Amino acid sequence: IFMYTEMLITDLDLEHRVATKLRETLESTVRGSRCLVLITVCFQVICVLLLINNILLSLSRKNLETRVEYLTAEKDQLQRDFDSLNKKGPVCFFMSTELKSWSESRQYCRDRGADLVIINTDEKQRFISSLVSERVWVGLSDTENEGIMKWVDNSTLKQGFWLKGEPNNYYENEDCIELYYKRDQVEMSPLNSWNDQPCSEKKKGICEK
Ligand SMILES: [Ca+2]
Ligand SMILES: [Ca+2]
Repeated sequence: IFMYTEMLITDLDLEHRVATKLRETLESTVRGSRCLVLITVCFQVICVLLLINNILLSLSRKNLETRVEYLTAEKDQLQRDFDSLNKKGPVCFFMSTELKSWSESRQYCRDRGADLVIINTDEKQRFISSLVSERVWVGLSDTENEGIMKWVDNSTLKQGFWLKGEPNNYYENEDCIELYYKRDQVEMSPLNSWNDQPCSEKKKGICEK
């Protein structure tokens, strides 16, 4: 009986150890499976992020290519404008360095043997627009007779490059003309950038010699 009992205990112990081992193996397998699922999910997330990144890069590259094409075309057009202007004789344009009224800006130019710029062709308008990055006076006004625009050489305006709705002689107090072109605003065009303003407004002027 004693021997039989000892054998039974040994068998029970063996069964217990086998059961423990089986449970540990099962738990380890479950942990492994969870790990595998987690790795798969991480991998899928990384794939999605890479895909999004590739799409964004592709869009960004397309935008850059369009911008480069636009700037190249603009540069070629400006070179043609510059060559065309130079055919009519050497030209010199410069901007005043201080903010002044229209009359003071004109005087600034005259003190340097020049006058406020006269713009009478598309190429000159485009070229002057390419030089400026702020609102500037040009040599046009209707100070003498309201509605009759005259250049500083006393010639009458033939072709205007007005912003939409201008000149509006706002508050019946706008007689001097500024060029207002922002090239980063797509709705603005270098051929539509003039506005009448009160002559006392302070801004720089474009001189032509
Ligand atoms: Ca006016
Ligand atoms: Ca105006």
